[in-house]
Order: sequence, then structure tokens, then C-alpha cells
Amino acid sequence: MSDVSAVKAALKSQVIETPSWGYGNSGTRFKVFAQPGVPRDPFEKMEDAAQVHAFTGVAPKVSLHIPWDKVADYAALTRHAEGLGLRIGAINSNVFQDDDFKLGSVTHPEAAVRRKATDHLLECVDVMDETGSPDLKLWFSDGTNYPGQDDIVARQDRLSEALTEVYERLGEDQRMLLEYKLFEPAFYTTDVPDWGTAYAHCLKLGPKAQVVVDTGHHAPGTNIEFIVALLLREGRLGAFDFNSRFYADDDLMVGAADPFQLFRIMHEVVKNGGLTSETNVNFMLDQCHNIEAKIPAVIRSVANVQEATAKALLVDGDALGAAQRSGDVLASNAVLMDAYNTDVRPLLAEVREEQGLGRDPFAAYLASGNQERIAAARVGGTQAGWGA
Ligand SMILES: [Mn+2]
Repeated sequence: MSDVSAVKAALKSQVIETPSWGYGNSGTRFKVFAQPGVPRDPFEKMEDAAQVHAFTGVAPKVSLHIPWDKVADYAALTRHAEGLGLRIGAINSNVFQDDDFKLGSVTHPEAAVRRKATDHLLECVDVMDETGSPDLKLWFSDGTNYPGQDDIVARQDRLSEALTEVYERLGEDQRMLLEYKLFEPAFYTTDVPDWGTAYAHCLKLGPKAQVVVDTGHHAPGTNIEFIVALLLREGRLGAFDFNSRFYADDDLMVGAADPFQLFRIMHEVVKNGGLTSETNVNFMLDQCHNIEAKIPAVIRSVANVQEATAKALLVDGDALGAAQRSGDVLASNAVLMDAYNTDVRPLLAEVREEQGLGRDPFAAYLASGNQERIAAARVGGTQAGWGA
């Protein structure tokens, strides 16, 4: 795409969904470091998300996590969000923090535990009904630690049974987003370890079941953009969970570890129609900001996605196609690298200015005084949900 106004229009219409848990205190299994001014409840998490949207203009949706964001009145939370210019995004289920789930949730050997897990997933669909959320996001920590611990295929059968029950409960405009993760907390087998397993289940369930690509959930060296291209081709790329990894599931700011990988992913997205509303790919962040200030970190993350998207939009598709058709390896690679090596920050500054925003959202937020205001106003912020 070389028409600058079309590039700008695409950048203005991109929506990036931010996670409620990115605003709360979080940490590793070793330590949670508390920060001043973090939200004390889901309502304040919405206020922080609204700050990100106010300074970036492209983050009007917030993912919730049940039970971390459990409230007595979801209609009130939804109204609060709407009053701040936001809407509720994906509802993230949690079947990994209960003693009963030691040996699994929906794949557990005991039917009673599977029932409890499936009931929680159905409860999450109730929350979708109450909040207007379009997406149910499922990630299962289920798996085994030792060879022989359980029957691999039987666990797939149990998983399939639970997914089918939940799928049938979904409304017309509601989707199921199935996430995969290579390992952790299970260390021998994981029941949904890769895109192929997730895709196979989604294919059996139906068109409302789609795959989530969490960029941190692959083995080192995995070609994530290939997975993205293939899922887009099959119409099954439901969403991203963007974050960065150096080692395992590090949940660092997207684009921090490997901005070139993020560009390659966004190139496949742009090239294969993934930015259009018809494709309905949800661009979510799934990150934790353990040692850095949270709202500024989310703003930087949103900007990093925008930069990768802008570079992908600048790829000269005609030149790339011509080079590819003529078998010119070096020329086709050069077309991609030219786009990647473009400094798109001035272009994004212009886009923001045209939207009535500051040219640099990170600096504009820091200058706004909000960090100091929330630090003074909020005492006793809550953890994102794990590790005491
Ligand atoms: Mn994730």
C-alpha cells in the first residue's frame, strides 16, 4: 500500500484491545512488586484503560478476566466503561487457580471436576451476555507432568466434550477464542500445546470457534508469521495475544524483544486481509508490567503495534509481487526490508495530530500528571490475580 492517505486511514481504524490485568500489580512466582496508584477494583482498571485510549486513540476495548474482574453488577461496570469511551472486549476464563484443578480442569480424570470447570466457562458466557462482550477466550493450563500420568487421547476427548457444551451455549454474535501454549504449568504434555491442536478442535466445533495466537506461547525459533498466514487463509485467526518473550512466556511489552518478528507477523496480517473488519481479528495485548509503570507501558505497547502495522502497510505490494513472480530472491527481500527500515514515527505523529491527539502519546501521558494523580488518590491497589 503506497497511498499515504490509505495507510493513515488503516492506522486510524485499527483497534487494539488492552488487558485489565495489565493495569494491576503483577509479578513472577518469586515476587509481586506493588506500585503506587494501581487500580483497586475493575472500575479503576477501566479508568486506566481509558487513559491509554485517550492518548493513543486506538484502544477503546478492554479484556476482562473472570474471576479477577468479578463484580456484583456487570451492567454497572459496562456503563462505567461506556462512560469512559470504552467497550468490553474478550472475557478471559480462569480454570487454573483452584485446588480442584491440580490434575486439570476440563480434561481432569474426574467428572465432577470437569463439571465445575465447564460451569465456570458457561458463567463466562453469562458475563458476555451482560457486558456485550463478543469473545470468550479460553486458555487451559491442563496437562501432565510425567509420562504415563494420564491418557493423552482421553484428555482430548474430555476437552472436546467441554468445548462442545460451551460452543452450543454461545449466542449468534459470540465467538470462542481458543488459545494454545507450548508448556507451563504442565511440563510433559499440555492438552492444547500448539495451533494445530487448537485448529483441529475449532474445525470440529464450527465457524464461531477460532484460534488465538499468543506470540509468547511458542518454542524458540517457531515461525509465527507462517502460523498467522495459514490461519488467516483458513479463516480461523480469531485474535492475537501480543507480548514479547526472550525465554518462555515472559509477557513483556510487545515489540520489545523482536520488533522485526512483529513486523513480519503484521505483514502477513495486512497482506491477507487481517486488518479489515470483515476478518474480525481481535488485536489484544496479553502482558504484565512487573517492574515498569503500567499505563505508560501499555501506551508504549500500543505504539509498538502501530509502528509494526504502519511498516507492514508501507510494503510495496506491487513491487513485492513482481519480484516474487520473477523469482528475484534479493529484490523481494529488499522490498520487505525497505518497509521495515522506514522510520514510521513521523507518519504516526501526523496520524495522531489529525485525530486531535498529541504526536507522542507516551510523552503526552507523562506530561498529563495522571501518574501522580492516581498515586495520590489510590491506596492499596490489587494484584492482577496470582501470587500472594
Ligand atoms: Mn495469552
